[in-house]
Amino acid sequence: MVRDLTQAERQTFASDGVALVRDAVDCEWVTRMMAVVDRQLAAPSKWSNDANPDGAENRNFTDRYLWQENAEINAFIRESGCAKLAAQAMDSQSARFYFDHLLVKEPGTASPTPWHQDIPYWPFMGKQICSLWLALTPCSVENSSLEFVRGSHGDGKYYAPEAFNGPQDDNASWMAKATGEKCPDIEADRQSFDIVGYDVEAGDALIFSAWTIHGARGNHSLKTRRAAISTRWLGDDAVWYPHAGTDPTVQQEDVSVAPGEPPVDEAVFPELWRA
Ligand SMILES: O=C(O)CCC(=O)C(=O)O
Repeated sequence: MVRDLTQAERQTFASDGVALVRDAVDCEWVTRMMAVVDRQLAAPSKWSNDANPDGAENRNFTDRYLWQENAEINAFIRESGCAKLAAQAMDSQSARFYFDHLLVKEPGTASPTPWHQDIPYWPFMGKQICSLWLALTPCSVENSSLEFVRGSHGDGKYYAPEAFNGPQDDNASWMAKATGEKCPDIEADRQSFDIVGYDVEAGDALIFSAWTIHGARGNHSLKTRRAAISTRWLGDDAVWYPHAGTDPTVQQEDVSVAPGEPPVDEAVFPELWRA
């Protein structure tokens, strides 16, 4: 079963910069991606980021850019229907894949995900760029589901990236070269922003623009892991925009596309859906 976005979901994405999509993929994918999470926690890739390796708590773990070697993630991005959902949200005739991102907060992980936009972390420019964050476990806003500043995708701001595990985060040293203004301290002044958060079940997705400010609290549950896989999608107007301080997983030497051009490089950014 590969569902379509409803008209209401498309309109919410356009106005709010985020849409909750219940039962976004078949539950088989949740089981398969949870198995991938277990394997990556045990044997992280070179792109992982682990705040407390092997720790019983305060383990804020991410791993990314696994799709080329990991057959399960490769199948997920091609067969789950995520590409179509992303394209429909972006109102794009096509969806190219950028990268996959596992995001795990083990029980008793206090650290929040800092408020940020995604676009400044990436070597792309364009409005039709989004993420599909698929919940692999149920989670409430209290226990680290995502929150968004509604409508912030339309503000025309480009905030400097923030390391998820704070300034001591060695795996994010590439961000030091980034430029851009600092994201406002939304947590300190929540009442000044139109914040919307979503309690989700496993298999629900949050699709959001790369320009929408978002963050998450810690996972205060002492029993339940919070896990998600975020997939990153490029629509019709996305262009390659390499510059200092962006994610080093894909750099100019890895691609055939020139700066300012659409990322039509099938090997690195495969087109996985077309209307
Ligand atoms: O899962 C999280 O805590 C953060 C997710 C996120 O920022 C993203 O997918 O862009």
